[in-house]
This record gives sequence, structure tokens and C-alpha cells, in this order.
Amino acid sequence: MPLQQLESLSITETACRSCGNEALAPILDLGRTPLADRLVPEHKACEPELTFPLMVAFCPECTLVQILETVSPEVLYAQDYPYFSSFSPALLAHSTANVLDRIGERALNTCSFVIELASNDGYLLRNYLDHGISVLGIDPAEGPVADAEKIGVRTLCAFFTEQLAHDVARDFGKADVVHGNNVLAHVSDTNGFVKGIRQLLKPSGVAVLEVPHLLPLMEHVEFDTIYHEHHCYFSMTALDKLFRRHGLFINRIEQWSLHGGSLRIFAEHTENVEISVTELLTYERAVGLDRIDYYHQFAARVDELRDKLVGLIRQLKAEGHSIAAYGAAAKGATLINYCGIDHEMIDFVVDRNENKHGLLMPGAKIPILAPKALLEARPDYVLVLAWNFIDEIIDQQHDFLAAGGKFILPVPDPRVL
Ligand code: JHZ
Repeated sequence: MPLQQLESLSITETACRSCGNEALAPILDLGRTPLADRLVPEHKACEPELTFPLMVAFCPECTLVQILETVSPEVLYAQDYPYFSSFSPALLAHSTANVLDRIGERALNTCSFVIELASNDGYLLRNYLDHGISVLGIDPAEGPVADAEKIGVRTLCAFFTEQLAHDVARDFGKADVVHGNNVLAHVSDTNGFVKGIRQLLKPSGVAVLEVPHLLPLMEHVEFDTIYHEHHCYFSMTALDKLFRRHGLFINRIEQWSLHGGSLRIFAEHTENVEISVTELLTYERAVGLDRIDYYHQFAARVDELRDKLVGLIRQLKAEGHSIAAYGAAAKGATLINYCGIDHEMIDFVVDRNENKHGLLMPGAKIPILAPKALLEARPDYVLVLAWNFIDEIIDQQHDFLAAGGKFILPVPDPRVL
């Protein structure tokens, strides 16, 4: 399909994705950017790229922070969607622990049934299979779904909608546990998704969802996690209102450091709110996350971070140093494109996901190579785009560090480690 036609497959929303309020307050404009996960094949390096506006707004009514652009899922999650969950041992360990906790606390057994929305390559559900518990994954990305099927995780290759929830409940039955990690923010029909979850849950069932938390995003200026796949940036306050609207109650939460700071929420049909929820709601109100004033300085803080990072990179280049980057992450695309970091500054990006090798970062068109390139080319500095995995990356890169290589962390305050 020609570029212009694809770009028309996008809508600029005028009302809140959660409550429908039409008086949204813009808080940050990241300009027109390419899609963060649409890596560019080398032979298309000179062709114009698809770009879409990236404007962030706050809803004074229900407090939801959201982007205004909705790019059609067919464009966002095309056949070559490159994200495979199984590339992070830390994420795999986190998922296994999640499953073991659910099996223990809900006394799940071989009669139980678990569904995961956005089940990707089966990284989480495989753990239930190990305990003889039947599972169903739902995910629209063909590549990861094919991998899930290979390891025996039954998966429907489809977008999760309210209608699909209805069909799944009819054909497969309702679930004891519905998982959904890093998917609620990705859907454009936020209300339909929550309604769908409600349809899928047995009366005693629990939905266990993980979402990046707005509070650390704001506190640590994690603006790079803003891109078109992420429609919403959830506070506990906004989540509570959203779920209650559809007769589900977030009774408990856990806070995790994953992806820069995430919430794991436990939603059920019956209200039984624990202190973990009320404390966070109180805290968010105390810091002002529910009021527009809190967001007034955010754009200036993002620009300050950009200027500092670019200043550091320019200084290192002026001193004659070579710089590469680690992690062809979606957030890396937002960071380098908003900061105007280009191939002149960064020689290449390395990533363990071989599906990304040989491709170019969107926008900046920096080539993506296997991590061994760090030892072969020996850049002096490596800008860590996948900063959320910094501990894992340090563990893997002993040889690079031992040879005198240094890491640059971009957030919350650009610095050389
Ligand atoms: P990673 C992803 O965003 C995808 P991304 C998605 N948009 C989402 O919602 C968020 O997560 C939450 C690589 N890597 O996961 C793998 C190594 O090379 O932080 C990835 O390409 N070596 C659905 O893409 C990238 O880094 C390693 O040791 O911003 C990390 O991307 C590890 C651990 C990862 O997020």
C-alpha cells in the first residue's frame, strides 16, 4: 500500500480514551515520528518512512494520560512485528515467578483454565503447561505466535476485542486467571478491552495485568517509553476509574521495577480493596498526579534531558571517541529520533534479537548488529537504549567493560556509568 494511504490509516482522537471527556489538555508534543517498532530493511534505507504525530495529553476528568494518535493496528503490528518476549532472561524469570504465585495462591490444578492476552511467543503460558494447566494465548503477531505453537502453547492469532472475548468464552469457557502484560496500554479501544476481560473471567476469576506506571515515567523522565503502540500511560487513579466503570475492582496491586516501573494489578468481579491499592491512590493524590499542574514542567524536563544527552554525545565525539548503542528497543527509536541522534553520532546498535539484525533503526537509520560487534569494533562508549535491562546487559558485557568500554545511561539523567 502506498505511504500516503497507510498514513491515512490513523485517527487523531478528540475525546478521552477512557471517559470520553472532550476537554483534553496537551502536555508534550514529540512531533511527527516513525513507528518505533517498524525497523527499516537496508534496501529501503532511502525511501521515505511512515510518520505520525505523537502528542501526549492529560484528561482532567478521569486523569488518564494518553497520546492522541491512534494508528491502525494493522499498520502498527504488521506481519514483521519484531518483539519477542523470550529475549530477556529477567523477564522470563519474572513470568515464571508470576505463574508459580498464581498457582499457589489460587490453588490452580489440572481442571483450571488460564488465558493470556498478548501471549507473544508463549513465554508466560508455557509455565502453566509444565503444571498440566490448560491455557489459551491470544496474540495478533504471526511470528511470535508461530514460536508459541512450536512449544505447545495453543494460541489464537487475533486482536483481542469484546467480540472475541464473547466467542472465546463460548468456545473455550471462562478463565480462572486472565493475564495481560504490557497490552492494556496498546489497545485503542480501552473500554472494550476491559469489558472483554470481564466477559472472560469466571465469577471467582482474577485478571492479573501488568502496565508501565505513570509515576516513574514522570519522575524519571522516561519519555522514550512514549510511542504510538502505547496509547495510555496509567496511574493507579486512572486505572481504578476505568475498571470500576465496567464492574471490575482492582483489589490489590504490586509494584515492580520492570520496564522502568510497572504496576501488576489484580482485578476481580467483587470489591475487596486491599491497602496496597488505597495507599497508592493516596500517594498519587498527594504528589498531584491527578491534577494538570503536575504536568506543566514535563515538556521542559524532556528537553533538558535531550540537550544534556546530545551535549554529552557531541563532547565525546569532539574528543575523538567512537559510540555505539545497545538495544534496538522501541523506546530507543523515540529517544534517538526526538534527540536528533543520527548515524554520524552512533556507529551501530546491537541487539540479541536476531530478527532485528541487518535492519535499521526507524528514522535515524542506524544499522542493527549482533552484540558480538561490540567486541569486534570496540567502540569507546555504548549508549544503552534498553536501559531497563542495564543490570542484565552489564552482566553479559564483562569483556567489553574489562577492555575499557563504557556505558552511557540516558535516563533519568544522562551519565557515563
Ligand atoms: P525492551 C517493549 O518495548 C515492547 P521496547 C512493547 N512495545 C512494550 O510495551 C514494552 O516492551 C513494555 C534487547 N535485549 O523489551 C531485546 C538485548 O539485546 O526494553 C529488545 O530488542 N539484550 C511491546 O522494545 C531490547 O533489547 C539483552 O540482554 O522498548 C529491549 O527492548 C536484553 C535483556 C534485551 O523494550
